[in-house]
Amino acid sequence: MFAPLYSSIPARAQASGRVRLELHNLRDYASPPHRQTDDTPFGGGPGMVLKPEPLAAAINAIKAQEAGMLPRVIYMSPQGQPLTQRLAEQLSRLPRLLLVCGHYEGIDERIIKKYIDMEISIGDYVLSNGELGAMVLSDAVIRLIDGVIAQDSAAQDSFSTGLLDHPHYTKPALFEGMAVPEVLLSGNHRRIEAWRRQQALASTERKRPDLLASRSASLADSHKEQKDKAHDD
Ligand code: 4G3
Repeated sequence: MFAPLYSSIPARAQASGRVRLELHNLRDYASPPHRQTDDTPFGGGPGMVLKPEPLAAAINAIKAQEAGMLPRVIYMSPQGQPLTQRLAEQLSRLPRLLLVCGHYEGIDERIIKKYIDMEISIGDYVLSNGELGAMVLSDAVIRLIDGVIAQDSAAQDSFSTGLLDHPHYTKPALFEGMAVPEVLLSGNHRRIEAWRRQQALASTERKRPDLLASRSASLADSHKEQKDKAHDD
């Protein structure tokens, strides 16, 4: 199920030794002979709830694996704090994370109370399990860990800049009648940078005006920036 974390950038991060990923199966921490990990909810209602004893046993055992380095224990849930690039950056600076994944209707509330440091949501929708959320969080965090990708690459990501990305083009220069914008062929790096920034601002204003509002910038800024640059030239 966790295949995405064993390919591409996360795979290289692990091969380089900058990241170590471990998967733990809750059933391994449940008591024989039944090794039951879930049960029906007190008070009735649909679905199943993950039982507290196997979760506590798993969290305690995994915590104890690394002496003197307690992990930040994170529960993936729709009730959590929204995952943002800023939160991913903060988590990427922590030495150790333990991601807890719920199934069905979630986990026993007493585990959240005693064992969970923070609850994180990857968005306002419900998934069949927390593993998908854990993979999304892991990927977002791993690529921000020092040395995993080129520093300038991470810094220019959408959201790190507070803006959406600018358009990208590659060869051929003419594709199905559509030309690459002339400025990108000009070799003038100052003009290219100004164009990309203006495109990023215009795209953000059109597609995600909420990002600009929280950033207190606007398309007017880009026009001003363009004029300032022209004036400098
Ligand atoms: C807890 C996380 C976990 C309660 C998990 C369902 C969506 C997210 C689960 C619950 C999840 C999210 C498992 N679905 N938005 N499913 O981050 O009702």
